[in-house]
Amino acid sequence: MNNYYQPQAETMPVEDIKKLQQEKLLKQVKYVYDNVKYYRDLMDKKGVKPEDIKTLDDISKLPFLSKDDLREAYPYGMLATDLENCVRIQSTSGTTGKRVVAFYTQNDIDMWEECCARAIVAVGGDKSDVCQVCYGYGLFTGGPGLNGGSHKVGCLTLPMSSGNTDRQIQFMMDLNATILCCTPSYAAYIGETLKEKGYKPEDNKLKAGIFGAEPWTEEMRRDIEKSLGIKAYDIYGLTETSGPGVAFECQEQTGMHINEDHFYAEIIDPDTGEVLPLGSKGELVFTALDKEAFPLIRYRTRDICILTREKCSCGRTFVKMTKPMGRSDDMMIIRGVNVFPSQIEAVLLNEGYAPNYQIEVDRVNNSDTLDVYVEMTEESFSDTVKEITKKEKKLAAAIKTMLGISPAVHLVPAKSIARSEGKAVRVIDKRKRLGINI
Ligand code: DLL
Repeated sequence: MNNYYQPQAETMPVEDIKKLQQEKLLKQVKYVYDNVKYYRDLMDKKGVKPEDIKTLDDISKLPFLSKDDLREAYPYGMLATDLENCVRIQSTSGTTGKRVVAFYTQNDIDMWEECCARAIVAVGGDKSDVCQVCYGYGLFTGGPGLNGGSHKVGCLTLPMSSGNTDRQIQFMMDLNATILCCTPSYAAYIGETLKEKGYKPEDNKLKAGIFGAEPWTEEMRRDIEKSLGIKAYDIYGLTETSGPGVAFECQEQTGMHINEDHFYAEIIDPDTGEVLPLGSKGELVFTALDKEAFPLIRYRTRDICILTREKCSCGRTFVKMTKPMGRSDDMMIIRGVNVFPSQIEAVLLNEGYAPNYQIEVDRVNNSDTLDVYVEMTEESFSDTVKEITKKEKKLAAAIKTMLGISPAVHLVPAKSIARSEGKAVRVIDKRKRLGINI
């Protein structure tokens, strides 16, 4: 199985990749400087001009971009082309107010979908396949990205979106789906449900799954492979860079090849910003080399991983990233949704509670749970159980509106949440016991 969607790019000698990246970088830096005031101001502040960037290594002279920058520039501040050249927006999950909104020209969409097509072909996909996409469709990039990639490959695409597991299973069995695209936790859940319904792994026609958008372990991979009777592959990406497909796994299943003809990857020390050599563990930073509408230069993903460039048996020459091993900020991914503790805190304050709370996240039967413990004020403590339950429901609804996922809210007596002398312990992520670092 040595199939490539774009063999010339995917197997290019490393020196040629570097040459191509350098050419593109020089052009892109000038393009962004000329068209994005927000980034031009950052460059001017750092005293660096496009002419100062002559080689790939010079990239370290350029300023970083962070999620905060993108939020500050919301909605149009990072746009590098006229709105009339844009054909789509997508947006990050789980944030209200100042979301990150990414714009795409048709060329940007084509590039993104080609990256997803590469991922599908790398797992053995071709036009004889039936590709069931059960990532969410809409503002989230998972559904649209894999859907577009599946079309490019020529698979029969089942645009299922997420949820309604009975219907997913019915279509999977009746229409003989061969490739499944969803989050790893949903894949595990589908596997369990199939078993409950009395199906054996060999009863379905699936051969491969493309799973990402959240961290998962090798153990989970083995479980999914066993329960669905497939090979399970990882896929990585983020809304800011385009969506899924920035990096994807090949048959070796030993990390994800980064589509280096479109994205230049660096690993930095998250504390100092210093660029680290290949093989070091640090924060992944991306520069998009081709994007027209929503360009990104030195975007700090906050994902911690390692890059390696060992020869791969699949023949691809693109550098590989390990699975993300954690984050350099406090973002959590709960049921595929990006959640910051500060969002929950904002809701509590808005609803008249003091910021004394603790968030507990766990994974039970392959599904993430979110419990929020909130201290009542002295006055509200004497309320009846019925009143407390009503308040818990109201708070849970407000948090759901903010995050898009439902928590279980528990109002607890005032001063019952342990106070800390240093940083307050806001989050207890019990998924760590499963080896999942989110
Ligand atoms: O999760 C895009 C995506 C959709 C990727 C479908 C793969 C499949 P965001 O919602 O912007 O985009 O979240 C991006 O999710 O910075 C990582 O922390 C995390 N993430 C994405 N893929 C993986 C993965 C989509 N394979 C954030 N393993 C990223 C671990 C992942 N974490």
